[in-house]
Amino acid sequence: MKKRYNVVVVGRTGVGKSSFINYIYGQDVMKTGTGKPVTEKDAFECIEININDLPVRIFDSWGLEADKHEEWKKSLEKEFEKRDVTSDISDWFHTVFYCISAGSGRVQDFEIETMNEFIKKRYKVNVIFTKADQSSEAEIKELSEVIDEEVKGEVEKIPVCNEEKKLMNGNKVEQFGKEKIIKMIDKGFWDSIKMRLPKRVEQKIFDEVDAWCLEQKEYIEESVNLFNAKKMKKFMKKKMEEFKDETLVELINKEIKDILKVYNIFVENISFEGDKSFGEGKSFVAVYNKAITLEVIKAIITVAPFHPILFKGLFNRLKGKKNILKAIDGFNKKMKKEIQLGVIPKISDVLEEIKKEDR
Ligand SMILES: Nc1nc2c(ncn2[C@@H]2O[C@H](COP(=O)(O)OP(=O)(O)OP(=O)(O)O)[C@@H](O)[C@H]2O)c(=O)[nH]1
Ligand SMILES: [Mg+2]
Repeated sequence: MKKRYNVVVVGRTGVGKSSFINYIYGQDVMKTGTGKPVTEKDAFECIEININDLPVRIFDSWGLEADKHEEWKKSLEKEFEKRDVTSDISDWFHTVFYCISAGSGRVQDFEIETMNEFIKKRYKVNVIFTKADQSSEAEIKELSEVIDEEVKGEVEKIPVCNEEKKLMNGNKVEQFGKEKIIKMIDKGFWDSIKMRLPKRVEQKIFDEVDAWCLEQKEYIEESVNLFNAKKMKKFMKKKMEEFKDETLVELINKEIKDILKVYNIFVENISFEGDKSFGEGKSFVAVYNKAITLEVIKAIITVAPFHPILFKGLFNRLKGKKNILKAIDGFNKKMKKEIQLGVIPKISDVLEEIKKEDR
């Protein structure tokens, strides 16, 4: 399947998700309507469209109904899980468009909670105020303020009118908002790398840490009869050094490069309206190669989790095998925490640097 930038449209039933997709697509491809929920549960139908030559896929979703919060959340979670950071990049939901009806003038606590959960899972979230034609500027401003206050993250908000309407008095309401949406889609895919790549690297490192710890535990189990605390300590230290200097450096380098390569496929096609920060004909990978040497990656991961003190603290108190096994679990936890706090934010910084390189 062709690699595409995937956007998923979510929100309450009847807010105009399917209408929004039709508006962006320029044709009525999704079923819409009033009265009762329209888009079916678990369907996640999509349209494919090129936006300024960027190949995009936009997914429709089942709308949240009153009293069905838990069911709705589960249905979304099921699909989002299939498309999380560990899956192939072209299967990810890169960005979430959360639709709120500006006409209703309300945003529910549950919706705020859901948006915050998406952000916590490192999705780029944008808010679309649908039915903005039925709302005043002041109402939209008020809604925006609620979101700014309660949603923890940088959220773009765009008012749209999905449908042209003839009013009783003969006046016509035109559609609006599409241009801004297109700009947002254009820009969004880089934002989504910045948000999601560190999470993917984190996931991969965690898997690596788990595998490493398991391996050490197996080794300790097997060498129970030869157990010698001093030797064991020395041996483990050496292994940790290797783990740090080779495995992790390689892993981070590979992940960043692989993902930038995928995005490169997009970039080759894109004119980059409104965002020329990469310069003409420049590729992410080329810029990356210039900016990110192995030394930089090593510097990124030279952080506390591998600090000898951490290691010492864990192993000094150890006598028997059982305690050593326990200590490895403790080490696993500490290391992950340090990676989360020390390594992952630095990867975000590096991505920011890559983008700034040629400004
Ligand atoms: N005035 C106005 N009406 C809109 C707009 N967008 C959608 N509608 C109307 O709102 C109703 C619901 O739209 P849908 O697109 O079916 O809503 P949905 O969010 O997909 O609903 P579910 O599939 O049930 O989750 C339809 O009757 C649309 O005509 C808009 O921007 N302005
Ligand atoms: Mg629908």
